[in-house]
Formats: sequence, structure tokens, C-alpha cells
Amino acid sequence: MSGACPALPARLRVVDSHTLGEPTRVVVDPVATAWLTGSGSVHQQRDAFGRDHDAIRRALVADPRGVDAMVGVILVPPADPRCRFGAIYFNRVGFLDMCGHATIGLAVTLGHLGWITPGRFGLETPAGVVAVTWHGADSASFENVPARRTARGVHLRCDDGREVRGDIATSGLWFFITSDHGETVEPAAIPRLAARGWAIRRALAAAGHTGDAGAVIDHVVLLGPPADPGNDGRNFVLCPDGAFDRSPCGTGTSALVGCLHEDGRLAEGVTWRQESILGGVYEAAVRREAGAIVPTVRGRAWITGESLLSFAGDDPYRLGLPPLSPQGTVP
Ligand code: PYC
Repeated sequence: MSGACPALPARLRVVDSHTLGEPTRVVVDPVATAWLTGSGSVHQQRDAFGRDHDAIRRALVADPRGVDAMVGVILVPPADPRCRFGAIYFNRVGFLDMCGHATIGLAVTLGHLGWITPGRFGLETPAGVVAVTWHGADSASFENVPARRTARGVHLRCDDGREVRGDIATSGLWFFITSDHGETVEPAAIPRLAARGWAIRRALAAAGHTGDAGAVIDHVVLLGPPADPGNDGRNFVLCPDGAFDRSPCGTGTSALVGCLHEDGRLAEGVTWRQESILGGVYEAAVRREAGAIVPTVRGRAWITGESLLSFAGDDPYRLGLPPLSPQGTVP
């Protein structure tokens, strides 16, 4: 049960936050530098961490120390000279190339610690360079890697009999985005929305749809009208760990505004207010640069704790509980 993991210390400092309800845990303990066995780009360092220390990932964010939907962040030295920090993102089932809510949580955490002052800094992620701005207090934004739609109006026949049409798009992570899902996007429908999301994931896998280089399309965005007429839309986002995003999903909102722009529904520089299933709002916009669509997303995060996690040597769940359900798998 406990497994060996000599690189995991008995105590580890972390700062926790939530971005419109979606939790982030940033490791702020110097011991984490010992985990960095790789060199080169953040992508390469992330792969080396996954190869040599994957047990630490679950120990940090899975039960009993993590909470549902939590994304962890480990800071690494950036290779790109434009960047001040590098970030590795992960959840209880694996790694993420980029994570919008965790980037906002990271900026607010760095500000809270006094490691940055308000302003802009470069962040190297496995997906590429992201320009992050801490606006002070709870507010942060990030200019994401470009948004790209790779397939439009994809038809899927789900194993529950429903047929859906939607787009495959990316902006750091891979998404299937659809309004054609037959559900009401409201909190009372979360179990049905999650079931619909999984049915779509199975249909994507069965039909062989992937992102670049066979990447799994592991996030599903179900769109609906906003609850607040002051906003532009609402979403439910199913994440690969089986949790739904409590925030409107930073990378998902980036991919969405890219599609809206391509469809002529969102002009450059105009703000799109994206509501989450719980009602939290990201403000997003796009600009064009050398043909690419560059999204920016702004949101708010709050510190929820500064903790010293304990990993006692005789704790049978020192490395986290084993996966308890088929979440994160496409049966
Ligand atoms: O905000 O990009 C995001 C995100 C991805 C998964 C959970 N949150």
C-alpha cells in the first residue's frame, strides 16, 4: 500500500488556493528541487519527473491529502529565456500540458508569498510559453498558447443512443466542445452532464478521434445559455480525472473563444464572459498574431491554506489512496 518513495520527505510545504471554486496546490518547498532529474525544456523536465517520481504526483493531490478536482503545480527552472518560472501541472490521474485555473491560482499564490509584484511574467509550460499577469490581490490573467480548432461539426454516435455534433479544439489541452448534448447546463444536472461527457469520450475514442500526434481528447465542454444575462455563456467541463471543473476551465474557455472568433461570433479585443456550471466567471478575449488566435483569460483565485503536508513512513496511504473508481479511464 504505502510503497517506497525515498524522494518524498516526511514534511512538505504547499500553498492551496481555489480559482472560482477549482482547487490548486502549489509546492513551495525547496525540497522539490531534488525531484527534478531532467533538464532542458519544461516539457522534458515534466517527462523526467513522471518517469522518476510519478508516485509523488498522487501523494500530493489524490485522497486523503488532496480534494476532488485538485490540480498540483511544481515550479521548475524554465529553459526559455523569456520566462521567469516553469510549471508542471498534474492531477490524480496524470499530467496536464497546461492548466488555466491553476495558472491563475499560481499567480495569486506567488503574489501572496511575495515572490512576485503586480505585473507580467513569462511562464514556460509543457504546452509552450504563457504570459501571466498578476493584477494584485485575487486577480490574475494569462495570455495562453494559441487556440486552434482541428475539426468542426464532428458527428458522434454515443453508446447511450444520443448523437452529438461538436468541434475538436485545443489551447494547451484537447477539448470536444458541443452545444448539441441534450442536457440543461445547471448544477442539478451535474450527474447527467458527467454521464454525457463520458459517453462522448467513449465515442471519440471508438471513432479514433485524437488531437495532434494521437493526443487523447480528454476534456469535454458542454455549452449552454448563461444563468446571468450579463454573461455570454455557461459550461460544464468534464476533466480527465472524472471531476467537473468548478471554474469555467481556463484552457477550455481559451479553445472556445478561438472557435467563436473563427465562426465570426467574437471580434478581436471584445470580452466574452464565460460562466461555469457553478456561476463563476472568466473574462476572455482573443487577438490575432501572425495568423494565430491568441486567447487571454482573466479570473480570480483565493488562498485556502498554507500547509505542511505530513507523509509518515508507516502511513499505509503515504502515497495516496489507490484509484477507487474507473474515473479517468475510457472503458
Ligand atoms: O482551467 O484549464 C483549466 C483546467 C483544466 C483542467 C482543470 N482546469
